Amino acid sequence: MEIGQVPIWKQLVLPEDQAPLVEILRGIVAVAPLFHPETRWGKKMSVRMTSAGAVGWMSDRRGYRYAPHHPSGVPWPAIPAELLGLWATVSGVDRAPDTCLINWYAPEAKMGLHQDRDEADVTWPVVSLSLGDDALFRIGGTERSDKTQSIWLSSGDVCVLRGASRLAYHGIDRVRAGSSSLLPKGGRINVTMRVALG
Ligand code: MD3
Ligand code: FE
Repeated sequence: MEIGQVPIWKQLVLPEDQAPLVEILRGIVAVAPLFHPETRWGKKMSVRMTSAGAVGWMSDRRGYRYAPHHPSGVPWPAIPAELLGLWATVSGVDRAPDTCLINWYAPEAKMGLHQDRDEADVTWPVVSLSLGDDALFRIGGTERSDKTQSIWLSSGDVCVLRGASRLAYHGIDRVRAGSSSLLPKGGRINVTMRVALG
């Protein structure tokens, strides 16, 4: 299945492997708690985030960047082997990711249309895994005004962003509350792995 130029593997991560993965992510969150990043304009994002890897994505009034520590000062936990294995399977590159961003969506959270360009070299792919409730994903072109296409991402779905789609505007319009029973309190998790450093 494909949207625009983006291949999407529906349910590549099987249902029986999803709950153990959520437990692994809970272990990361226990060390590096989820936080609401602040945009450059001082507004809190509705999605809560944390990271694993050598660096993690940070956003505050100083801007967006990759930093070696969680806002609390602790180093980010290592990227779990299970996720590195997923990257090795689908990324098509032989370099490991150096960051793994974990986005935690409450049922009412969304993510506005944006480009991902905080990485030093955007020719490396991004691998995304969705877990929990379905989410309406929107992706367009490299200009904000380009026409967009939408698709529901469900638990276990994996997509790889590379080439022209790597710099495409994209976002999450809404989460379909109650569409999955993976997370006891509902909501959605999106994990993205990237090469962020040069
Ligand atoms: C297209 N995450 O973390 S995942 C993000 O569901 C992000 O949480 C969304 O946008 C989420 O930056 C969308 C699919 C995705 C991930 C990274 C991309 C699409 C992308 C990078 C470039 C282009
Ligand atoms: Fe993004």
